[in-house]
Amino acid sequence: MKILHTSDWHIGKQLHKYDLAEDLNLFFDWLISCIKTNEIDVLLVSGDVFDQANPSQAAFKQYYNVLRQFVSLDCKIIITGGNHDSAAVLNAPKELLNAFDITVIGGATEDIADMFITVQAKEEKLVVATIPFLKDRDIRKSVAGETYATKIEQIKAGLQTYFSNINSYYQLHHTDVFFIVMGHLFVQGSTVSESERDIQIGNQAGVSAAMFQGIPNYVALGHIHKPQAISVEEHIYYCGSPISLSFSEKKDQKQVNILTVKNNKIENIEILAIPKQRNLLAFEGNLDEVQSKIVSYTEETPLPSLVEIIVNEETESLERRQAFEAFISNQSNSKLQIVKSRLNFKNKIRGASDAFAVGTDVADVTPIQMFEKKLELQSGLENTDELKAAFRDILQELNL
Ligand SMILES: [Mn+2]
Repeated sequence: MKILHTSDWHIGKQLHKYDLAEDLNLFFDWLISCIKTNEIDVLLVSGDVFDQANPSQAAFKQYYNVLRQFVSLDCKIIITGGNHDSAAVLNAPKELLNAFDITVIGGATEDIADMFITVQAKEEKLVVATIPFLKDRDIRKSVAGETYATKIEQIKAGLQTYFSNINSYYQLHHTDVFFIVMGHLFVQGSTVSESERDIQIGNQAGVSAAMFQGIPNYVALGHIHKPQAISVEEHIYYCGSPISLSFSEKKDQKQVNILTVKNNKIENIEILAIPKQRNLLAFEGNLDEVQSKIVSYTEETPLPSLVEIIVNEETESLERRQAFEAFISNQSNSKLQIVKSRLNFKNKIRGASDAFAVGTDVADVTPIQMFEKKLELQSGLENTDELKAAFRDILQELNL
């Protein structure tokens, strides 16, 4: 039996307002031919199907299009919800999709038995614990007035109990059957990138891989976009997102994992590279340097490269600012697209506070600078340091 593990599609994702739908379309075409050529029996999608809890109509269309193509394949499809997904949105067409052998588990069910799915193919049997992203209320009781540290500890303990119950249920009802656990959470030891939305109050609530107690034969994780093995011995893997979702992922080689099960054992885990559809690049320097990098860029990829530019100039002037803006709007190299740009000056115009020099684009002002300016203008405040610290905490919690 062959099982393909993927996650974090983030259908509907935009990278700095640039729509990544084409990237996903190319990935879906590749995935479907991969399922056919490798004769995949089971497809696991470990959460973050959509980028938003309320996906756009275009995102729904793309989702249903790929599901429609799955229907003609002889492959069992299992999809779980991630922290970006709304359980209710994923579950809405659940019964309809069931009729096409597509199982969707949008959110944790009251009875854990409902998350155990058995699959039979090529004389092998498999049981999958389809655990979606677990919400606070799935794993712990909140206590009024509790401290931040207590909350983190309770979440960790809650996750441990939850997964230990999953293992116990397996041992009681399915023992000796090949066992896969799907999960959408932060397991400690993994390397993160910019595009994972923090779950469960930041990553401090990450749990250790020991939580799985070595019982599942394979753990199919989602949430972290950088593909990685958390434990090769215990077969605990993040397959990662199929496309780069942020500039911090520009060097990732994206992949899917293909598991071959024979005689109730893992025969092989193949890490299959996904063809790269475009490059993500960052160009930094003064305006002339960045300009010449952009003009001379010739690399040919199926989709244009997406570029982040950081221009550093010596002295602030309106002329430099206008030259920068003109360069961005007249950029005509069809091999690339500028999706993020920044202009920094070493010497700013004096007068107003530095961050608020004449002509400053609001996009160049950080939220904390903006907050400090507001405090400055507000007379009679005494505890400004405390307010600043509290504001920083909020920013951190919102991952800004
Ligand atoms: Mn994700």
